[in-house]
This record gives sequence, structure tokens and C-alpha cells, in this order.
Amino acid sequence: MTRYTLAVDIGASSGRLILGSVQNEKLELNEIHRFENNMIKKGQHYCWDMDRLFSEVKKGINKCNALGIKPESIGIDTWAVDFVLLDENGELLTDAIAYRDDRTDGKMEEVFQKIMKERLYLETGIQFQKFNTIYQLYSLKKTQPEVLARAKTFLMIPDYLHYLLSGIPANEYTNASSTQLLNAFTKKWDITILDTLEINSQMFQEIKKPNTILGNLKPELVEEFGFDMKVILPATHDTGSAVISVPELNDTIYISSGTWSLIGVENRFPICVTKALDYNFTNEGGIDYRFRFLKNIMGLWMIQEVRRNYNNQYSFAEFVELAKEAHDFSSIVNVNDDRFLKPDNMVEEIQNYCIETGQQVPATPGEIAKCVYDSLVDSYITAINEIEEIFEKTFPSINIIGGGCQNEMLNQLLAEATKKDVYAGPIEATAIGNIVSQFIALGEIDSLVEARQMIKKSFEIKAYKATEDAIK
Ligand code: LFR
Repeated sequence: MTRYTLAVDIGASSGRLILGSVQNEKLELNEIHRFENNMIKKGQHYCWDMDRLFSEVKKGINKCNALGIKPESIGIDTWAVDFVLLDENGELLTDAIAYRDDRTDGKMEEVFQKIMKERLYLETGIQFQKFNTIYQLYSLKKTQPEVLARAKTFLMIPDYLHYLLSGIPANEYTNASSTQLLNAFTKKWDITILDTLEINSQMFQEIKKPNTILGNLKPELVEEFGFDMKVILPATHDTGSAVISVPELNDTIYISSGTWSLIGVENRFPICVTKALDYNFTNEGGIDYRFRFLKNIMGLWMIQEVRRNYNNQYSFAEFVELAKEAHDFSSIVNVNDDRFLKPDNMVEEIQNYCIETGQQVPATPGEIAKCVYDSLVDSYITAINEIEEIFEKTFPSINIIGGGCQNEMLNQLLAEATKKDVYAGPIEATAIGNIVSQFIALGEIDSLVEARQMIKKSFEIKAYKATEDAIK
């Protein structure tokens, strides 16, 4: 009998429930439900709408039921760093404030007054992003110390959704590592850092590794759905699940391309050398205690926001066509400038950057899109050069995974610019990683190595090479 697992993969702009099964030693995917995700303004802060997200998860489960499929298990991954706090009754004490909210402005520098930046890096291995959980908690400590003091349970977004499903509070390792509060070497909460910042360390839960069976659905949910499922922890940090799906990691730099572009390599240990700190590379915890040495690049968020600014009148495919028509336009912005994290208007922010740097100002949607794509490629190249400098070697290929790998123009531009072989796929890398973790926990797949071989056989990977008549 076919065994099914259900992956819930929620990103900053959309979520999906995908059923996975193994058929003839290949993985099969079946998308059951897809929905939009957005930040909403609650009072002063941008937040995630957790009630709606959980109701979308339930909708997807009910759709499985309507298809007559009862998955054996469910596992959830989302973006990283964000969290909620629960009180003594297991009820929400805080909203799920989104990482793009400005509550952490200036907090990183305040934390450095208490803990040396270098020490924080050496202990956690995590890159400095103003939205890391450590700075979010520090901000809460400053503005609402009483809330932090009352908190009994700290749960990250997927932890909270797993808790709503199973009633069991736990902190999953890969996502916990993104907080900059986890010791990269002991893989435990770093109590010294927490104590130095006077953050209540009691609220942190036991760290559980991915591929762990957390429990079963709560009885009331079993009744509601008409069937039970195991709740299994995948790599709950979406990037952790995505990188499982890179089939060949030797000599390959991956780019997990979605709202963010995460560019890096997989390692067996964290690399905290001075250059890695200077270039702001991270060492995020992965499945089997592998580390993702990578850098965040602003990614398709730039074009998602541009699209919103043009009132969604162009599709992403149309932006690519418009950009091709604007082939002579060549201004470039530094996509990693914090000004692009949540500007009031992305188009104006890009235009202002060009004015301030004395470059030609993009005026048409095509010029704006060309500027975004060229700027992304430009920052990919910088990151690749930094990786090659740190590793003292040349990587011959790049594997782009995730929804963004469908942007053929970007793939080709990268091949032309780097003269490396560029591979694109799998598209649903994150959901695939989530599914294989559940199958490993259920004993259907033996290991990460076997999973990667299976993924390679199961999904189309497109190749791009530099051509003589490069796209300009
Ligand atoms: C990608 C991602 C990145 C993380 C960013 C914020 O979706 O998870 O890995 O740095 O979102 O959480």
C-alpha cells in the first residue's frame, strides 16, 4: 500500500500542502492546497496571521480527506527567526511579530555593548541580521519586560503550528539555530548568552532533531478530521529542508531561491574564521548536523514588492519579458542594503538609490525589473567570490533550487556572468526536503544519502551554460 506523508511548507509570500509518496523508488508529489501569505499590521507591528495560517493547514488536511487519502504523518516548515511566547496556560502571550518589522532597529548594536560581536559569532556561528531572534527578544525585553518575564514557553513559528496540531511544545534544532542563541558546537541553548542579556532561559524547550516523531494529533483534531496522523519534525527551517534537495553537493554552490536567495555550501562543521565573520556568512544547523555555510541575499522579495507597487498588473513572467526589452539598462543597486528590507515603496527606493549613486534612474517597469535581476546576479557573484576565497578553491557549478529557479533569465544571466554550469531544480525543494525527513523518520527511506539519490532520480534538473552571444 502506498504510504503518504504531508508536507506543509509556508513561506513569507505563500504556503502549500504537498502530499509525498514513494512509487517505484521515486518520489511523487501531489499539491493539495496553496494559499497566499502576507504580513498584517496589528497595532504598531507587522505580524503573521497565525489563526489564518493554521486554518489553511486544516483546510489542506480536509482536502486530503476529500480525496480519500489519509497521510501517515504531517510536518511543517516555515521561514526562520520568528516566534511566539505562551503563558502558564499554554495560551498566546504575544503576536507573531514578523522579522521585517522595525522593532529591532538599532538593537544589534545595543546587544554588542553587552556581548562582543566576535564572541557571539564564535559561539553561535550565525550571521548578523538585525531581525535575528536574539535582537527581537532583546527588543521585547526593553519594551515589555513583564511579558518576557511571564512567558513559560518559547516556540518558533513551525514549533507553534506543531504544538497546535499535537499539543506538545518543543524547539526543533534547525530553526533554533537561526535564533543566534544556540551554541553551534554543543547544539544546545547558549545559557551564558541568554543570562548576559537577562532573557528568561526557562521558557526555552528541549531541542529536538529533525526526523523526530513528535507525537500524534490532538484528540479533538482526530475527531475533526476523522483520522489520526503522526506529527513529525522535518528540518522546520525552510532553508534547511530546501538544501536537503540539492542532489550533488560536491563542488556545487547552491542558491535556494525564493523570497530570499540563500547562497552557500554544505559543511560538516561550522566555519567561524575571521573572513566568514567579515563577509557575514552564517553556519545554520541542518539535518544530520550538517551546516549550511551561506549568506542571505535579498532575493525575489525585491521583485515581489515591485510587482505590488505596480498594483499586481504584471506577472513575474511579464517582468522577465519587460526586462529583456530593457537590455541596454545597466544600473545596479546593493540588494543587501537594509533599506530594501521593508521600504514603503520598493520602486522609489530603487530609483532613489540610483539617484544617490549617480547612476541612470530606472523609469519603466522593464528597467526596474532589469535593475533588480542584474543587481541580484551582481550580489550572487560577490558571494561566490567570497566563498571561493574562504574555501581556497573554485566551484565549477551552481545549483539553484526553489520557486525562483523557474526564472530562466536569471539562470542564464548567472551562467554567463560566472561561466559556471548552472543547474535549476527541483522547484519544490523545500517540500521535498520536508517529505523525505518524514519518510526517514517512518523508516521508508534509510538515510539522507539515499534520499538525495532518490531526489536526483525523481525530479527534472535543467542545465544552463554560458553562450558566445550572451544575454546582455
Ligand atoms: C527563507 C528564510 C531564510 C531566513 C529568512 C528569515 O525563507 O527562512 O533562511 O534567513 O527566511 O527567516
